[in-house]
Amino acid sequence: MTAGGTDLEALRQLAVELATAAGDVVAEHHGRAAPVGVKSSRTDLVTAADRAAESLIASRLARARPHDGIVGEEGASRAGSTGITWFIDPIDGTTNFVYGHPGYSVSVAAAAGGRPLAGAVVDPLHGEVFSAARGGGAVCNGERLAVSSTEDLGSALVATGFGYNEADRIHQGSVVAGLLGRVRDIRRMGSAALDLCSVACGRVDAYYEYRLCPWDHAAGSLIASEAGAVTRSPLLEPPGRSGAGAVGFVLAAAPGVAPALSDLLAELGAWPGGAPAGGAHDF
Ligand code: LIP
Repeated sequence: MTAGGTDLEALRQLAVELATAAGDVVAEHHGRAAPVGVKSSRTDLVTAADRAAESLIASRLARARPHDGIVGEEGASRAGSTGITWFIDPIDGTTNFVYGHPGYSVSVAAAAGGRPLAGAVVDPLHGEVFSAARGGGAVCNGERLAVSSTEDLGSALVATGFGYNEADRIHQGSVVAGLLGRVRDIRRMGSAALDLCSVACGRVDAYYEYRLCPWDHAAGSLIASEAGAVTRSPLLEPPGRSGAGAVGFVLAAAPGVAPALSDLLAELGAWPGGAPAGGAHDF
């Protein structure tokens, strides 16, 4: 598969290599990861492992693809000239990581024109390597992935997450309260990247979250889409740039429940300001 002359399979393999190497670094810190700072709020933590993992990925990218752009959660940033930008979340699920709780991952994706081309999500604790290239399907440890066949929203297991801002959390709590009686159950696992991979392999039937950053969902949204999910996500842009693309609403769902869930979330006001432009789409 190619896009604009770029070998997407080569990008997928590089994403797997980078995320796996960073996952090895993160795993060394499991159970002894004291926060070294906070970011958007007092509960938005960062550890030395976050920074070490991002530094490793950025330095290897500089050697492998020196003219691509980089956007990293912990500050890695480089303008590129190829039209390809890498979105890096060195530890997605940092709170779980700090508490020694399972449910954290390394997420690495290559994107162009605001849409992912290839990506990998590694769960170092469980030894799971999820990856996809656009048009090439999604795999976990080499096994092809497919979303669930659920067609009844009332039987759907739905994952979600909550932001670090108090006002957001209060609103997000009201939305999930409205959902609870209308679905099988809710799962809040703490890593958007793993939630999206859980949709891809049918461990949950759907996932939604509002106010994610691009590095949270860049790889996982593609993996879910390539596994057959209906997906909706904002354009991948560095936060802080004008426009709605930087931070927004993400949904990935089995086709049998996507329309009903999307309508119910709209009814519950899940995304203030209305549904993201473009509606449900694949990449
Ligand atoms: C996390 C997301 C998760 C969200 C958390 C947090 P981080 O990313 O993956 O879905 O609910 O609030 O944003 O901060 O661990 O990289």
